[in-house]
Amino acid sequence: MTSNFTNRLTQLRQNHQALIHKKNQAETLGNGVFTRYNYPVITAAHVPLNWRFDFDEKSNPFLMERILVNAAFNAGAIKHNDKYILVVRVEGADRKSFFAVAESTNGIDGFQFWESPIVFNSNEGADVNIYDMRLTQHEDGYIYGLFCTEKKDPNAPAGDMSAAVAQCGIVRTKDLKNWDRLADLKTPSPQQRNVVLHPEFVDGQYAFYTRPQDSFIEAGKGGGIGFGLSKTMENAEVAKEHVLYSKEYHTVYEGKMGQGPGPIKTEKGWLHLAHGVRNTAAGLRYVLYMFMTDLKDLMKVTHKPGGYFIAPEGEERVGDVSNVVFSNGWIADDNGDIFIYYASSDTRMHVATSTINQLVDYCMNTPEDGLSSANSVNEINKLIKKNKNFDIKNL
Ligand code: M1P
Repeated sequence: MTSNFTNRLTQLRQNHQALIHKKNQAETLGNGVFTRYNYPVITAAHVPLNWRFDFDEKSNPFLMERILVNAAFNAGAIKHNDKYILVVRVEGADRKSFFAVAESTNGIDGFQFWESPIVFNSNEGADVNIYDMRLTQHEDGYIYGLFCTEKKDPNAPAGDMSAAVAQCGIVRTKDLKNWDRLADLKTPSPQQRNVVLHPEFVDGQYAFYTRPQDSFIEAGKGGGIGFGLSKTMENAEVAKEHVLYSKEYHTVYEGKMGQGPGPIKTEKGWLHLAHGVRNTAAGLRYVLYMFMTDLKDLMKVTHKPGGYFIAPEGEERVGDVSNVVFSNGWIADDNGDIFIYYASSDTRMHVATSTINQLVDYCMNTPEDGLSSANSVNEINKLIKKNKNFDIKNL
């Protein structure tokens, strides 16, 4: 090997090692609901060097990056064998996404990719692009991965090279290494993204959160969070989608919304994380919001804290699709700690930590969106009045 080649390879290795072993730091004060961290947990630069560079000097004398990775984002999450696991949407420079597992021992830093990307034992084969896997450890014993499978709209007018159809693909595994592809989910909706499997049987059936939508980007009459049941996962079919959370004028989800990861069961109800979308002069803005549903009646929304839970901040605001935060993975530890994995601007992955107690408190005690400025002011005035009982200057 020439010294140039060796030096460059050594430098690349050192930089990569330094990046994946960089310690993360929690922000100091935060908002009391969750804690942000200073560094992203996964970026395109975390992707292993041997997926990107040909190390053979004969075939790659300039040690070029032969296969470029554009982004690493929108990861599903699960705790498995005591490891915090992310199934990351890795996107190449060619816009094609694929899934790859990364693991960490503490959930906040040190994420490292497994040896190679996930390959499904596939029966379906028509995907052009796949992305945004939600992982559910179901009580039937399998870990299911529900993801978006996208292809060109067969009814697109001649010359239209962007019209697409999105539907829900399904895989299952027990070890996160061998993944069996099942038939795609059938629903009445012409477009289907953000589909999530509920972890428990409901009336002996599999329960799905869906997102009925009229066209690929525009929600049209759809765009709420739907719910439906299927007798089987092998040929899953939700015959009727009941909308449990709808779009509403002048809210953070007036354009559309989508269930995030699967809900977390608490004594007070199911905790849900979702994304809400609205249009602005600068394009679509995606934020995260939360809600709770009844323990027995999964269609009943019991708590709707108003506004967003996490919005893009600082450098999170900039990326391939700017002004976006999106989450399809969180992990609840047995001690009540919660790790919320969210992506910023379709580019990189972050973590925020909280606890079940904090998130339940947030959901149950944050005022609902009053749907008018007067009602928002009314809530503030109620708080000001209550706080007259506390002299915080003389604590
Ligand atoms: O670009 C923002 C997000 O857009 C889509 O989300 P939704 O289905 O709600 O419109 C998805 O493509 C998602 O991957 C992406 O992060």
